[in-house]
Amino acid sequence: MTANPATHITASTCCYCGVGCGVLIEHDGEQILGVKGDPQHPANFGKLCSKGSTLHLTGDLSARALYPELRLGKGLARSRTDWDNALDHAANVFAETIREHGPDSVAFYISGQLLTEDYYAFNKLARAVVGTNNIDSNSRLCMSSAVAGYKRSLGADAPPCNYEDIEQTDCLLIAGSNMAYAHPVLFRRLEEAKAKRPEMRIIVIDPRRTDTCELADLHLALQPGTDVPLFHGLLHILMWEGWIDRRFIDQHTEGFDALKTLVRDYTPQMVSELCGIPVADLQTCARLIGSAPSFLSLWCMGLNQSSSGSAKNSALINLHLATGQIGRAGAGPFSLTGQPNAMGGRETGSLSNLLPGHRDAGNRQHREEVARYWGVEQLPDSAGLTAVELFDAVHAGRIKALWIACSNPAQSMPNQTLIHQALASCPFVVVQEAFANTETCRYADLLLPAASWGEKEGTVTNSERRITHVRQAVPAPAEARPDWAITSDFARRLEALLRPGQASLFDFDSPQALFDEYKYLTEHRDLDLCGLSYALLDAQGPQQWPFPRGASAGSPRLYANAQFPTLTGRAHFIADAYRAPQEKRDTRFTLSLNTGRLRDQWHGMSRTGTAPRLFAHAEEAVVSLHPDELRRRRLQDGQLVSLKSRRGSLVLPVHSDDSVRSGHAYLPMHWGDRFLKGLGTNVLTSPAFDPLSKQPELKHAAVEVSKVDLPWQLFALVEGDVQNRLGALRPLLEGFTYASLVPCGHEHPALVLRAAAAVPPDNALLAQIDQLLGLNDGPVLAYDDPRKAVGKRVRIEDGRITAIRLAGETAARDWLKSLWQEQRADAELRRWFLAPLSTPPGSAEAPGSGGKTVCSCMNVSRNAICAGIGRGLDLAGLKQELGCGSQCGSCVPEIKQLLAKPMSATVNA
Ligand SMILES: Nc1nc2c(c(=O)[nH]1)N[C@H]1C(S)=C(S)[C@@H](COP(=O)(O)OP(=O)(O)OC[C@H]3O[C@@H](n4cnc5c(=O)[nH]c(N)nc54)[C@H](O)[C@@H]3O)O[C@H]1N2
Ligand SMILES: Nc1nc2c(c(=O)[nH]1)N[C@H]1C(S)=C(S)[C@@H](COP(=O)(O)OP(=O)(O)OC[C@H]3O[C@@H](n4cnc5c(=O)[nH]c(N)nc54)[C@H](O)[C@@H]3O)O[C@H]1N2
Ligand code: SF4
Ligand SMILES: [Mo]
Repeated sequence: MTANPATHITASTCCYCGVGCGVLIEHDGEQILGVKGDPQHPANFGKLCSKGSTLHLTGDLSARALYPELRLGKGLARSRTDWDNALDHAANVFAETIREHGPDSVAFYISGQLLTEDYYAFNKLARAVVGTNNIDSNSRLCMSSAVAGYKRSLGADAPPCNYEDIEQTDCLLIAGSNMAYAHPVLFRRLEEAKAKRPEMRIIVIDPRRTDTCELADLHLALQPGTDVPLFHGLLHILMWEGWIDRRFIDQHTEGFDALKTLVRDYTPQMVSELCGIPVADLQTCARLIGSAPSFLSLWCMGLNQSSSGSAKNSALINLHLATGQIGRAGAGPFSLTGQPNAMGGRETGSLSNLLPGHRDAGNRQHREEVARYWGVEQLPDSAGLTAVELFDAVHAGRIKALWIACSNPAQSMPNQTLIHQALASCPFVVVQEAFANTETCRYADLLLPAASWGEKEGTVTNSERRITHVRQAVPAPAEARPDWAITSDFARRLEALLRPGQASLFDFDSPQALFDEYKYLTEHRDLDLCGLSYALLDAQGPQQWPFPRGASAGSPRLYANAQFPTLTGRAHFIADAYRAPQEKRDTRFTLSLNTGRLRDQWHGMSRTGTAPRLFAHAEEAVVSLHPDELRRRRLQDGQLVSLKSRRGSLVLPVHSDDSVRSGHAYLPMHWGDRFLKGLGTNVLTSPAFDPLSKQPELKHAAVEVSKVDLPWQLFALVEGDVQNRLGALRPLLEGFTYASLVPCGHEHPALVLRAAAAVPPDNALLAQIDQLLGLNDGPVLAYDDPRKAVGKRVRIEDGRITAIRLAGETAARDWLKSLWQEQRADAELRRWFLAPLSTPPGSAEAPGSGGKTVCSCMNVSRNAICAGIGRGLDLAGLKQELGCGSQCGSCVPEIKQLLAKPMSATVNA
């Protein structure tokens, strides 16, 4: 980015993942113009991934929530209102509901993408003003098993390691984490560390062969949900071989005998059969762990999102305790956090069972401490609802007013049919959102526009306990306001109604005022933040907690003295037996559905979905199956299928993919009902949850795939005004059985519509679509054969294609799309229009395969890379000649995989 005199640079953070990269935002005081990695930030030292480096290209104003909007009755449209009216109305409805039905008839559902100050404001509002523990967050779907695991095993919810430990370890175990996609900059750091010290050993435990496996010395492709027996089996071998640390166990832990008795049964043979892993690989894995001078494990949703999520967490921590691999450089159990401020949410106590400062809502003393600090008589003692239970209660009519902030549950919660019903039936739904077009916004009776990335101030804590000051670069658009301000403003209005005449608990005029109040709730606790302030963070840069008063620096590592924050000071071994994933596969549902991340998309895609180039790596929703499963069902790669679970179904293309094991299916989590007809990925997933952490089992549902016969097909592409067109076209897709509507394009943003049906739709629907595509007048080539229900349109302006619509016969789609991409509209195109049923020039490609873009920074396709490999280029040559992998590096693992593949497999793509 080129800085000119009128531009300013503001140091802030990336708003996506928990790596917590520092960014330098380039702006003119009004608009964000560019972004680059902050070379000073200790998380990324200047690096950014494909998502972080495109932040300035996101946030299209036509997708943003700009004004408060209020619906005055179900069935009516919302209309614009002002902030005073909006918040007074909300306060009146909440106060009335609370008076009539009690404080537990309302609930707050918030998010790990809020800043710490926002979180604190919500938490104080719910517990102190409303008097309910019904405040839960999307972290319930994300980190709650790690919270339960750490607390149970070590006594406090504190990841003890830091990023340098990952670089320094001798043996790294990565379990249920695809960090190449989900924590890319940390993966870049790991790549560099492994290149410097090739003797470092890396083990990946994941049912899929992910890009993360590119660095692995050993990949254990286990059966879904079998991590507990795997970890117990490893401990069995470690004990048998004498690779445990007896002294550490005796001096610093308790509960080993019970665990020893339990793992006796987890023999290598038994574990090998249960997990589907060769005995030899188990032995190798145990040897790598047992013989390593230092051993560190990283994990993420593959462990947490499970009906035995807390057992998985504790079983892994057991391995560290048994080998004494904790509290030293390069050692320890290190849970990766997903969202940018998942940690801040845990610290401020923003799950229904927690209270600020790593306290528990179920602990009377903790409640009294917080109540005293806030100056209220008491805090509520009834148990609060957790995410799945909370939406069940909304569905059952027990929650009558629901406040949702910074989350899109109508896309991200399991069992979407119930979620949509719940939101539709809830008497009053408030949605505090930065983007107006999410699935959840549709149900908002009150939509409150929130400031978003680059527009707000506060703090966040990343995966390594490091707190960064998030700085505002530009004003929020139109009437959007920062979350802390919305929440505090509402809280003051509610207090006035519920506790009239009393001093306000929300006398905050800045996020800093919230931080300064909050931090003393951590005093003398494991996360003590009392030595921190905005001024200190500005002067000394991001800091790790604990950072008590008087400290001169944060704490890079915990438990160096092997003293644990339990009653006895000893860590606990946890002996949980294996429990299989809850939903059984049977003859009707034979496959296990796994869901997770794409490299370039973020959750429901409200933000990444505004940068069309981020769709180049995965152009549409596809379900991946092993080639054997396709063969068994007589399915072709790219064919449309019905994907069904016991709760719902989707129609989408199937993709042949040997990185998925036979018996498994993989579908990215990102698809909701905006870009695909149906209620999205989570219409299929199961609400079954872990008994302790209450985290739902998003990584396993029993599903089946079957052929659908939809001979009539539609393909359309239109350039420009992507967000508005998306909103206008989406309702029309209900007229098809299958429909996908996805942005694309690098220089020229466009929208691609693919649809299919058993019989041709009526002409009125096509005419409506044509109108939205700008194909019903102007410079349009048209061909119609009504007898065959075939119709084709191409709009050509200034010698370039700007819109395409092929109905009934779509063989020319890839050819036309490539003409559009290359900005050509030559004589060949006109000739083809005269005889359009002849085979189009150029060859067709299966969706989701060969032609996709691998490098989204430099717009380099898989085909171009394979051709380069065919010419004998290596990674350095590819980088130099094609540019791929030379920018953010997110695509390097995939390029390496292409380099490693035999040529026959790569060239035919
Ligand atoms: N690109 C991108 N990055 C993100 C996000 C995003 O939306 N997009 N979201 C962020 C958030 S909030 C989170 S929580 C993290 C998630 O980060 P990750 O957890 O790394 O990502 P996932 O793809 O959800 O799941 C990780 C892996 O778990 C594997 N898995 C499934 N079942 C099992 C099992 O039974 N055992 C084991 N061992 N593994 C299993 C899956 O195959 C998958 O590869 O990513 C963060 N980073
Ligand atoms: N099948 C399946 N489902 C999953 C998962 C999975 O692996 N598989 N993973 C789960 C996990 S780990 C997670 S974390 C969840 C995430 O699920 P969600 O919580 O739904 O995540 P987002 O789509 O990121 O929602 C955040 C919303 O906040 C809005 N927003 C952005 N910035 C701001 C802001 O500053 N203020 C406000 N008020 N709003 C803002 C965004 O536009 C967006 O709509 O999904 C879960 N769902
Ligand atoms: S790794 Fe990528 S998404 Fe995560 S914080 Fe860094 S730049 Fe953002
Ligand atoms: Mo997450």
